[in-house]
Amino acid sequence: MGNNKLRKVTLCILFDKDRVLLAMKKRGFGVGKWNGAGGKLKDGETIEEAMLRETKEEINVLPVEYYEAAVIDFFFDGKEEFNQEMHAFLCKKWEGEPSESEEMLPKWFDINSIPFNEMWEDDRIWIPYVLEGRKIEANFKFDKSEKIKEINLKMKS
Ligand code: 6U4
Repeated sequence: MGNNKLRKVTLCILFDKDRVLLAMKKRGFGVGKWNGAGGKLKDGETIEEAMLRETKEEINVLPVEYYEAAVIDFFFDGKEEFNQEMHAFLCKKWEGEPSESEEMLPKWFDINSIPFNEMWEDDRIWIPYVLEGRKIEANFKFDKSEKIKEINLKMKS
């Protein structure tokens, strides 16, 4: 974890009492899956700056109160160019109303009906901890058909 060679990406999940805001990825990596808003860092940007920019660009919301809830390394067999270190933030206060962009279509889900079947396979493993207020560090290895073949997960708090 914290492997310097991995490209860094961000993720932001809005959390409002008993519901979470996810967004359908309309293009690019992870298309057709529900996920948080996020993406790659631009040159010179910090992780936090990238998270704020990507959230604004993708769902038109500016996070106000948030924290880094998970740092997760992903390794993809046969698609090493997509290996990445994801910094996932949980956001409990924001400015603006989530709305659709070219890249994502946002939607609220009750925390008891998160659509894990239409999400990355790792999400069902770590998102529940994060929604309980835990902080985690993990890495997931995927095989060629995007199925998980190895999991390491540590609770940080
Ligand atoms: P851009 O440059 O934004 O068009 P794009 O192909 O859309 O690139 P990228 O690389 O910006 O995608 O962002 C990938 C997003 O997908 C990040 O927010 C992290 C997220 N992501 C990738 N693998 C994931 C996984 N296994 N589980 C998960 N999120 C993942 O929950």
